[in-house]
Amino acid sequence: MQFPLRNSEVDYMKKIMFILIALAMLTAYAAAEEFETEQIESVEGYTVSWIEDKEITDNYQTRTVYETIVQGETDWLSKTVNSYTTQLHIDLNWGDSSDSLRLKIYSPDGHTFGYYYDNSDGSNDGRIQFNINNPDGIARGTWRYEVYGYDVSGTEDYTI
Ligand SMILES: [Ca+2]
Ligand SMILES: [Ca+2]
Ligand SMILES: [Ca+2]
Repeated sequence: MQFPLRNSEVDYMKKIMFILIALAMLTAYAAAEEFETEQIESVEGYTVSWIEDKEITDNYQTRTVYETIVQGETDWLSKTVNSYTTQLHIDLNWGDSSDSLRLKIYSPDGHTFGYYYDNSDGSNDGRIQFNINNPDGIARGTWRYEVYGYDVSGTEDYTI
């Protein structure tokens, strides 16, 4: 290719540039889509599955902590996972759908899940119940639960 370029060569390069830019935009869009999906459905091997049926909770043996919360208060609770397991069951239950609590989970290996609200599980029932699953085993160590009084009148009591 010699300079100055002929018009046909300039047109050709413009077309190539246009295609490259279009490809770059498409790739960025695809990457953004994937990232967004992963934030909701899974994080590096972890998936969240919602539990809507209240009866199923009887099948889980989890340590239950009783706490109270007021508007704007944050409670930090934790659960220690010592042995290999592929599932962590989480059940925040305040039993009063007129009050609204918010939940976020921090894994020992640096992942976060949430924020979750009452209706995140598809049911506005004063309870947020789900499992965090990882077929390779969930991280061992201290899982931290951040419970926030999002819209609470008076004092709300709950278990988790
Ligand atoms: Ca409290
Ligand atoms: Ca309550
Ligand atoms: Ca709920």
